[in-house]
Amino acid sequence: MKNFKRLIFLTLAAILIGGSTAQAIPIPLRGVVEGFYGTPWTFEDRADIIDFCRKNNLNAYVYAPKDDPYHREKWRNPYPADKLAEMERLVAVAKKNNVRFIFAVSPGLDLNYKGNKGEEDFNFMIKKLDAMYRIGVRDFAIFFDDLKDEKGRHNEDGELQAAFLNRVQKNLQERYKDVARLIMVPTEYFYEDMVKGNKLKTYTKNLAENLDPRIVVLYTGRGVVCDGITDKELAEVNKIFGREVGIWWNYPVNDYPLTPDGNRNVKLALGAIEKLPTAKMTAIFFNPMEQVQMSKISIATGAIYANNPANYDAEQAWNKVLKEQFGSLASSMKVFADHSQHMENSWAKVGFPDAIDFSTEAFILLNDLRKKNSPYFEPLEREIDATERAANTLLKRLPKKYLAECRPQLEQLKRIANADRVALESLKAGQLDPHLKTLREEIAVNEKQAIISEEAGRKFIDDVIKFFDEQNKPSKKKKK
Ligand code: LOG
Repeated sequence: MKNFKRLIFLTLAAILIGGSTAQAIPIPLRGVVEGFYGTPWTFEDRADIIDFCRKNNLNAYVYAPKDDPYHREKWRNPYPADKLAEMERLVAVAKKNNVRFIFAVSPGLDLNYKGNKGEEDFNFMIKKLDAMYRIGVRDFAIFFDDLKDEKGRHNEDGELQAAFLNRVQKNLQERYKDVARLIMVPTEYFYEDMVKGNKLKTYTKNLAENLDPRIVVLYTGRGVVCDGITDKELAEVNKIFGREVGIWWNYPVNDYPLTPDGNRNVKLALGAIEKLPTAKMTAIFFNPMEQVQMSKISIATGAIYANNPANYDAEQAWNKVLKEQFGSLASSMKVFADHSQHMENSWAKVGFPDAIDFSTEAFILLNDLRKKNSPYFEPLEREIDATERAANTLLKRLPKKYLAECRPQLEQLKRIANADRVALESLKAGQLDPHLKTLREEIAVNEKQAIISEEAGRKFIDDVIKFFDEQNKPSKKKKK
């Protein structure tokens, strides 16, 4: 009882003294996981992002590029001398910046767990990690994601995987006193894949029961790319694994298809990190885009989140970061980024809706016209003006290193804004400008390279064409 009173007193005192701003509790391990499919970053990109991590108070970089053959496909092979030398320089950069360099291997495509082959593979793994230890790496990770066939089946055995990982961790810790806890990603790495009905699947159950509790488990949320993680969902997965798990967050990564043709990297995720837990967790890593500079907007918001999850305000963080990164171009960049935040396909969904003011005004206008209310064209016109102006300004004034990553999207936004204007003028005139369909075709052709504002600026074009189609249809008289 006495303790209870004391607790109440201390809590009240804390509230009175501290106001509403609770003390920041950073997530202990926070940073970037270079974990995407596609062309891996260069040495310069990595050194740049590691420096960026330090500046933003992120303390970890995970080396896990899916298409580095030495990371996954040919994981047994040692790095050739030149690659190893480059890695050594990178590890030194990380050290200088106080950023932990976490070296990951993804051996699951063909790893043997049993018999002689199992012994051999265990030794291959140790050799691989030892080589990294010798160049200064002290943090290691082993990933088992994406091992499913086309039918969604996998052959992994949770107990064998756990035994393998436990043995690697034990081996390293016995020989080296300065190696951190091992980090892993399971084969069933998102919640909906861990359970069937309300029962744990066999693989996850066996992994969770046998994995050394000191090994850090990362997971991606309900799905691979999903619309946030709640505290409750995190608690559920903590319970499954009997530890505080960490998050591998798939935003701003854009390596998955977003067009019917299956093109990747065509949309830029330029929004803020949002909807992540406020509860305590061990680690969070943001998986970026191939486009390294463009990834920095959302990663910097992620850094603000990771340094104080309980007080994070996504919109505020986004505005701050845009100012910091783009200075006098921030307001133009904000318009561009606003049109390019939401990532969605049949299995992925994440990020704020694109250009919500634009799409709201477009909706209201078309709705008024349909209902024969007196229409207000100005609000949408202002949106179109701002979009066009922003695209033009950025195409003219953005430094080269940014334009190299976003020119197709800016040009596409410019095309869309231009077509939006023609669409708006058509509405004003009460008649479809036939040129609009040509403009739409041009936009469609370019969608192989650049997707932006699908549900806002891009959609308005379709909606206006549809509007006039409806108007021109001979009205069918309903017979009763
Ligand atoms: C991969 C990752 C990829 C991401 C988005 C994890 C743990 N693994 O579906 O390499 O960048 O999704 O496509 C993944 O997320 N698998």
